[in-house]
Amino acid sequence: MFDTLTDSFKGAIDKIRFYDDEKALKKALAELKKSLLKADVHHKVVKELLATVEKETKEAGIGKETFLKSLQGDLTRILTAEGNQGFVFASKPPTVVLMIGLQGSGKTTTTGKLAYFLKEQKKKKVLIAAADLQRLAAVEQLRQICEQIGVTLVADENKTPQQIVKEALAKGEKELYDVVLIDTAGRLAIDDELMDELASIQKVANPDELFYVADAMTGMDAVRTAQTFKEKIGITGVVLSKFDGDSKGGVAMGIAHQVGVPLRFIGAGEKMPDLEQFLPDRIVSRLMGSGDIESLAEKTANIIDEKQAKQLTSKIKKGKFNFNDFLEQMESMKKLGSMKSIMGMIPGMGAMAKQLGDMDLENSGEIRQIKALIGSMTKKERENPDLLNNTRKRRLAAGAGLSQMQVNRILKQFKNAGKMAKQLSGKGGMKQMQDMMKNMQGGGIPR
Ligand SMILES: Nc1nc2c(ncn2[C@@H]2O[C@H](COP(=O)(O)OP(=O)(O)O)[C@@H](O)[C@H]2O)c(=O)[nH]1
Ligand SMILES: [Mg+2]
Repeated sequence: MFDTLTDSFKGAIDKIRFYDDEKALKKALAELKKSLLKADVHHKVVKELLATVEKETKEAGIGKETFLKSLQGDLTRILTAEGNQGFVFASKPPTVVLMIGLQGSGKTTTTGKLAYFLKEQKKKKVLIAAADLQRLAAVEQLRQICEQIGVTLVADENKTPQQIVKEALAKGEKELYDVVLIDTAGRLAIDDELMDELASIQKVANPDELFYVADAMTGMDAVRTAQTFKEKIGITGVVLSKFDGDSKGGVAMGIAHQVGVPLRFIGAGEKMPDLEQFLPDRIVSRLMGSGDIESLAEKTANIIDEKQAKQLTSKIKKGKFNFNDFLEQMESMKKLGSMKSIMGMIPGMGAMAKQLGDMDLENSGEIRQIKALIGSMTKKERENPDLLNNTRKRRLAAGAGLSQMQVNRILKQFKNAGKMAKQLSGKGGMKQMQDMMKNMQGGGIPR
């Protein structure tokens, strides 16, 4: 997610080699400056960050450790703004969230993603209100999203947004929903009409949170419009959408500091699982190349059934990982979101994530091919991959409508999946992986 920035931090960190070497510090700072600016981090933010790091490192005695420690602290400070972090539930449910922003910024998609996150990861009961009644298509879009993620929608094209909000709140309270998300209409640009409508909805909704959804691809405009919404309506959080289209990532670095409101979530893809909490200390650890094991563990824990995982582990250890397991694994992977975002959380895997690109686990032709291939297998073949000799492979290729080459490629993938699974399934599973990662980091960040 922050590939470019992570790379440049590594570059700068490597420049510091000797203790008490002012020249090395200057070089590292210059390197950092260059790359932060290249990543589109606002120049004021860069200047402030570097000045503090320089001062603190000198005071503590120049060295790699002191430099890293200072950089880590200051990055965390810059990424943090006063207010809630992640998703915070109101003391009295339902927690009401008003989603606002310009047209096309990603409000409706983000509303769906947030509902999915709350439902799947936090196990909450979520209600969505369609308060964007500007266009009929908007309600239909939300309807499709809600159907896909299995979340209830309050919508009625013949009512006003205010009426819908009132209805949703009453339903939320009566039927004991944990969260009510309200999707609103946007405009192409900020105008009085939009602000008046939002103010009037806000009055009716009396929300716990106002999330401003900003399009990361608009760069500094995202910061400026967020500032305006903060002044005119008051916002409690920013969500950056379309982060996958902004490879530089600098906006995310500066926005909390510049707007004075915490960045709460980042959307990086069009699919429902493509939303991540923005928790400053975790992000910093990822930026400094130590990955974000906590987020990864959280994400996987809720999706992979523990009992199932244990059974699988024992199978893998006995070398009995078969095609049925492979299919099952792929199904759970689908729920995790894009490969890229998962890989980015694993220390040292950032670079590999880039090469992998965005494997579309849901719709890719590749998944269809794999399924077709496994579908053509006999029960015995599925359970025992070793049976697949050349004659059988030819039969499968014909049956699945694939070429020999495609079949061989898929079988190789299957083998690799088995190998990787074996590595990850040693004693203690996740714990061992975490330890392994820690060792891989080498040196690491002083804590
Ligand atoms: N690539 C990508 N596209 C996104 C993301 N979020 C939203 N979109 C797309 O942006 C377009 C506008 O989104 P929508 O939610 O309808 O915006 P709204 O007008 O603010 O409600 C849609 O085509 C979405 O699929 C994201 O994180 N990544
Ligand atoms: Mg919309």
